[in-house]
Amino acid sequence: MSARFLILCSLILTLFSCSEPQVKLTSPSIIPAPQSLQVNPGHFTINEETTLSNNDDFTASYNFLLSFLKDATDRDWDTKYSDNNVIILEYDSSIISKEGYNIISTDRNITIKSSTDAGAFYAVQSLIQLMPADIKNATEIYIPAVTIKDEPRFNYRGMHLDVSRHMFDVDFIKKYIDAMAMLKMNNFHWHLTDDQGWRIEIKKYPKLQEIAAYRDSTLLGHYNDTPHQYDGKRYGGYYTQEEVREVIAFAKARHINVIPEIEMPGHAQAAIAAYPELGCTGNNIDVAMKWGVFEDIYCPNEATFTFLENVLDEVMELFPSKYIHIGGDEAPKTQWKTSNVAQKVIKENGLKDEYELQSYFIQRMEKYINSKGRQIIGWDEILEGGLAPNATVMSWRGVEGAIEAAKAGHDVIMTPTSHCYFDYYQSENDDEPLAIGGFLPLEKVYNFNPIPEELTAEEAQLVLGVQGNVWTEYIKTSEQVEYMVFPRIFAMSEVAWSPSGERDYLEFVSRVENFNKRLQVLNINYANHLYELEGSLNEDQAYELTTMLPNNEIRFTLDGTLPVATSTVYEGPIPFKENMSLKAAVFENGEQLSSLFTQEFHYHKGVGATISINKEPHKSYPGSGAAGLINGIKGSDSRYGDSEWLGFWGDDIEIEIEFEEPIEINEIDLRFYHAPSQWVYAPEKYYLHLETEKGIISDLITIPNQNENLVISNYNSERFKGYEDLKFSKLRLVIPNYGTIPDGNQGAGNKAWTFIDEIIIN
Ligand code: TNX
Repeated sequence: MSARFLILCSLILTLFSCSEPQVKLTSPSIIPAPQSLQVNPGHFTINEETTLSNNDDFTASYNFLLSFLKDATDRDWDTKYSDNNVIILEYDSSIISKEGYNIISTDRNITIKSSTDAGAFYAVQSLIQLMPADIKNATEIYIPAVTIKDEPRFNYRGMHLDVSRHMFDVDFIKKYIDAMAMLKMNNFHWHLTDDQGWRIEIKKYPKLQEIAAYRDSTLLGHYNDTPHQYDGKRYGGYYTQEEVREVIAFAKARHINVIPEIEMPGHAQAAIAAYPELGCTGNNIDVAMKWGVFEDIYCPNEATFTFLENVLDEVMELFPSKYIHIGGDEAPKTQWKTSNVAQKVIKENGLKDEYELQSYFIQRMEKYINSKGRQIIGWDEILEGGLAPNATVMSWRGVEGAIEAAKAGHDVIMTPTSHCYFDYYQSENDDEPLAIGGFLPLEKVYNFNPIPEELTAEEAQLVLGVQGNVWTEYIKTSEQVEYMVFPRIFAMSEVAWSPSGERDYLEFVSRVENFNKRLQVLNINYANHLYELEGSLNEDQAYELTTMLPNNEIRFTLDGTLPVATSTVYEGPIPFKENMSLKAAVFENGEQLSSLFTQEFHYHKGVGATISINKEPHKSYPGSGAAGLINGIKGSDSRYGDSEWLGFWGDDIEIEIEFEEPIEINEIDLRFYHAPSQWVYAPEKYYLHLETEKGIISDLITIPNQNENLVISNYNSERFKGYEDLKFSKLRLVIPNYGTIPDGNQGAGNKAWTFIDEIIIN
């Protein structure tokens, strides 16, 4: 046996055994998971002779697969018909779903069946995922023998991208669309206009290109860091109509519809900077240089309506989309309240207030858009003051907007911040790139249930689907867009496409891990937090550590030192009976595989007491329930939304803590999250009632206004001076919600959120 043969043998050992050639196939790992997939014995091999046959007119799918194969195999593909060693695209009228398909792969052929080009296209995407990730460098291309029957759960499967706050070049937009297509998503929501920049060329209004497309400077750091500082650099650009056409054609070839968003009446500062007559004040203003909500909104005068109609004419000429997104969110009414023009429109049209004026504005634009045969989508604020008759509502402030709209017979798209905002943090690690805030880990996206319980089966039919949103205030580069999107888009694609019902997160994670190889080949940047350690307190007051890493060996310390390969091996829940500083990591053969996990435990007098709250936390932010408020574990200082922070939207809350036996108290420390840019406000005051043997002591406590601190700790040691001899059996906290968010702030006019975490009793 020659040396060369031996080397070859060992090289291909992973695929064959030299004596007995046998293919080792990895099990199919498709994202989003198909409706049904059956693995059969055998495999198909793509070799030099394999042909591709488009038996029917599945042009887009055929062309897509042809160019993929040509590129992957570096050869021309013969398209003549043969009935062996062929990949066939075939019409099948029995497949009723407009986007459904079947794949049958055997030793002889691969047959794709569908009744539409879209279905065939999704089959092609699944087929590609059955091929080796690094297909260009693969020695042989095997495809396991399978039978797949598949169709989507929802018709609308969207991804959004904000190009106003930061802009990304056409090549990246195409890469984004390609990635969407790979995951069978079919609507690209292109957020083209906002306060910080107008990004679409409108020929009739050249100042949109000259002025509205550029800002003079950009906020540095986070909005919550005060005083605000700026980079002093001009920033901007726009997509020419030619580029827009190119993007739309690129998307169309991938069965993706592009929905343009032209914001109105709010988020319009860039346009007003270019054409001050569109605003109510007539003042010269700048394109916005920081984030947030701005009071300069379109004035409801005829000049504005003409402008918007002309803009939309050009937009509708470019975009074939049935839907045109008109924004409608976050439009402060401050200027309308004092504007003669706005007040005149209110009077002349018999409107009640500025909210009805917003509704009048949207309905008027809807009529125009409907007259051109198109339909509007708006953010859920378009419900306020009366919903435009044919509008589809994009529910973002929660699912409440969706419920209201569906009950009124409107179509809805689910995109609540709690589960769909990919601009939120995805890990609790301190070294994450700066993000707007919040906390939306992969698992939370994966477990998103887009059908609110409040809907009847009939109303649920109006839920068209789901969408992941990518707002780019803090996302400056395309690499960072990818980092924020991957892997959460996998979870979203699965919510959108795969059947509802029992989900197996661990199984999903194994497919995500598998996909990472594909992402590397595609040069897509992704976050990888799959194997981070997680911890939770169990009912016996012991702390349980878990990881999805197979063959894991967790090692930990409790004294604050870093765990090393020789630290204590975790063998079961760690009892929590005193202060501890836990640090843990997963090790393998002396090497640390996971990132470092840390958790501080504060054993205080409240731990183990009985607690109740008069309100359930909001479904999207349940933390670990009431018990989590006295479990000795503080939530994150930089991300609300983890398992410790409980969120309440607009509710006043009452918390009661009862001790097993009366205890002495010297201090109570309440922790509230305070992030006004995300509508989260610490209360201004709360009441503390303490039950003693001698009666109830009540106190009103005010929290000094601490503008931008994220976590407000409110210590109360002073309150207990003079009570040294007393014992307390019960404690009641009455915490009123902050109320309506005041004008000039992000979310003005909405109810504020209260986020509360550990109540530390010493
Ligand atoms: C709210 S979602 C906004 C955007 C921000 C985003 C940041 C929506 C309709 N409006 O203007 O970029 O929050 O998460």
